[in-house]
Amino acid sequence: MGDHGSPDLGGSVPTHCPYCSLQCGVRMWPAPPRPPVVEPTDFPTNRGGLCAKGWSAPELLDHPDRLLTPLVRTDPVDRRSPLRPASWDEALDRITAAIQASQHRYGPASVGLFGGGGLTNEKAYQLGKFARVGLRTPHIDYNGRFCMSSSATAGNRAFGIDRGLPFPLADIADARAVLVVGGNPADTMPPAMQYFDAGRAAGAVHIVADPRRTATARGAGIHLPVAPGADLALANGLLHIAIRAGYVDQAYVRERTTGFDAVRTAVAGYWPDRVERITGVSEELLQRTVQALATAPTAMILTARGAEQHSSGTDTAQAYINLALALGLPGRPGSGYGTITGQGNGQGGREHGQKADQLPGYRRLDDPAARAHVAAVWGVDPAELPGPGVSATEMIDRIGSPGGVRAMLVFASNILVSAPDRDRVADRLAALDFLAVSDIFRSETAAVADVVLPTAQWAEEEGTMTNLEGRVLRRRRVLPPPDGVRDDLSVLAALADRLGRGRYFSADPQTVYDELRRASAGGIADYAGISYQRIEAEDGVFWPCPADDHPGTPRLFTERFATPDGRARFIRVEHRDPAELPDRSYPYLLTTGRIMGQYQSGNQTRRSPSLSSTASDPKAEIHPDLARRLGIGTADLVELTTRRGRAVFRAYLTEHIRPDTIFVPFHWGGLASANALTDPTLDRHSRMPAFKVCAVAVRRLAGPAGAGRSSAAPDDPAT
Ligand SMILES: Nc1nc2c(c(=O)[nH]1)N[C@H]1C(S)=C(S)[C@@H](COP(=O)(O)OP(=O)(O)OC[C@H]3O[C@@H](n4cnc5c(=O)[nH]c(N)nc54)[C@H](O)[C@@H]3O)O[C@H]1N2
Ligand SMILES: Nc1nc2c(c(=O)[nH]1)N[C@H]1C(S)=C(S)[C@@H](COP(=O)(O)OP(=O)(O)OC[C@H]3O[C@@H](n4cnc5c(=O)[nH]c(N)nc54)[C@H](O)[C@@H]3O)O[C@H]1N2
Ligand code: SF4
Ligand SMILES: [Mo]
Repeated sequence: MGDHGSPDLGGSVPTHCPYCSLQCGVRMWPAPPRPPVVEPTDFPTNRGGLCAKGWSAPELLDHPDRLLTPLVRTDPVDRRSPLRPASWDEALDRITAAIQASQHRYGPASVGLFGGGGLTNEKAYQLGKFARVGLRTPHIDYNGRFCMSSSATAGNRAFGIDRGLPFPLADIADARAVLVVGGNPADTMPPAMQYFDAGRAAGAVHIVADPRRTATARGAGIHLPVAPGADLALANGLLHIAIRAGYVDQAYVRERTTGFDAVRTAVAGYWPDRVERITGVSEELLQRTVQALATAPTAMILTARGAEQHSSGTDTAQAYINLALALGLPGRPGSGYGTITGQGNGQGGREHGQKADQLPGYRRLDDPAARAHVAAVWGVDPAELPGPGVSATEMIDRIGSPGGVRAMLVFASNILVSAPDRDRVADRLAALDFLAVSDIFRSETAAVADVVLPTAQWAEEEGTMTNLEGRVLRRRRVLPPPDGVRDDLSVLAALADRLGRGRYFSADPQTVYDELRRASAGGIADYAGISYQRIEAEDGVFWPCPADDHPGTPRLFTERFATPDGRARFIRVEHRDPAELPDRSYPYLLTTGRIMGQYQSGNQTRRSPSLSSTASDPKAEIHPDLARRLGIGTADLVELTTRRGRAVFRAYLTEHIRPDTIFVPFHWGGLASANALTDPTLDRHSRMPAFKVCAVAVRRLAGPAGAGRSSAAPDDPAT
């Protein structure tokens, strides 16, 4: 229908919530009412729903903390000197001088870019191009490496394509059995629950695997209380049972896949009693899960960060794809495997070149044909394009070492809060010769930068986002940015200009987008046929969409997979223990994740008055049995210690967690930083850090009245 299903917008502009990958449709008014407000629209992902974060997003548009001018150090060579307001010319000149000095002395690769999955397609694309054409550096990566990289790698290996959900979100309502592994959409994407609820109302069985009995698990029929890091063993165990019970879809396996025999051999050793020992999930629950998935007329398996953010995250996602393939699910109506993408543009942000090894259209930087195509669109010699760089964690870890980055520009990520092993990150950022950060607010990372650039927010810019379904949609400008604030596209164009590369860079979103369409044409993520006009008229268009008259592709794999032979690939994977297991010094398992009322590093949502009334206190979830053994009472302050660092949280006693596991949210910096604790061990395929499991010690620090808030103020530099 277009325009988010509303024929009469009453002077309002349809756009989307800035936060998660659901990209709920909203409308806003360009003129007063002041302060700005949003109303949900009838967009296909939210159909009139909105979560607390979406409702509160306009509060940040005219927030008093908003950065309104660039900031620079009073003493340019002393990062401990205070930040002071500066003109755009001065700030951009400082960045340019730092880039030139570093590249002159250490070569082009000494400058690195760090991007984000919240950036529009236009900005993500331009950042990738700025690295390769503006700076000629291989060093670019982004926070999606912390988010979607494991499932993306698994999807590419099995299906030849990485589109989070290969079907529309609404198909979830048609599945008569759904297994969610390590996802808590009831808290992380509340409006999506309407599709789960509709499925259950129609008789579907839902199963949730999570060390916590989350809101999502409580709503489901079956909860599998899996040990952190044991999801691969769980999947192989389920497949073992399915094979022995004769549930394998033999015709599907024969006609649509390759490699099943090796997987069958591998899972033969995953006897239910062994799997019960590794996972903590009883044999009875394993049997019920297999039966539900295998006997339902339609079934889906969905993974999210709980399964994927591990040093074996790629293989774990692979194991669930193997299970889905054996049951013949991918490509069938109301069925399939999907990964639930996280950030607002987590999908588009991983397609157009801000990843170390990637060119637009999901092309590979090491593929000569891809280089030739993109170089021609960019008007440069393919030989000029640098090769692949290193992943986000490695780029940070190697700062200052030979071949590593010495000057870094960060757009749309707060790595001092969200990257693993915070103290190491702080140490490496301090070792940089130069750091620039573009943000809306002074984040923990911005607070340690040499130059800070204020940027426009969602409702102040034009562009496109690609949601969790692969649906490309329009972000619309409703208001102008405050005086003195620019957007990232104009910053990149201005920097390119100063570096003598200005002719390659436009600051106009539609010009950049039309170039992205040409650069993506013929690639896996083909946007060639998706114009701004079509997106608005059709409430979004699903990629791939190679031509103006192509309808777009809401459902993938109905006829063939995106592999050369059209078949999906089974890949043999084996359980490995997490890099860190509990021992005498660190006797428990720590896992981390999200709460409903905060978003990511919290740099935005911690500032929202309405959200902070409900979600301002960082809490560690602890089982009452464990708490009793450790003498911890409700609301006591507890100190968590791992091999990397310590952090302080308020104890929240709950029976909804395994007694051997502690959960903390990662939305805070300072004292309550989850990432002061986390393990930076990387997945060997995806380079994803092990955010979801490490060994931890816990002790009581003080009683409930013992201290005020345990979190630091939003812009306290973490030390
Ligand atoms: N409120 C809110 N919503 C968000 C976000 C936010 O920050 N706040 N962020 C957005 C983004 S970027 C993302 S990526 C998504 C993430 O969305 P989710 O994946 O739903 O969120 P998480 O809380 O990271 O992890 C989900 C669950 O994994 C469980 N878990 C932990 N370890 C394990 C394990 O080893 N195995 C299993 N099976 N489960 C485990 C946790 O207990 C948690 O309930 O949310 C998006 N939506
Ligand atoms: N322990 C632990 N750590 C985790 C995770 C976990 O589950 N556990 N999850 C990981 C995951 S899945 C993710 S996605 C990452 C997210 O971690 P971050 O990348 O740190 O996430 P955000 O807080 O969204 O950071 C985005 C920043 O960009 C700013 N911003 C917003 N829009 C724009 C824009 O258009 N331009 C610019 N220049 N800035 C903008 C925001 O104010 C904010 O400061 O965290 C990861 N870290
Ligand atoms: S579910 Fe996601 S997109 Fe929808 S309102 Fe909440 S944060 Fe925004
Ligand atoms: Mo994410």
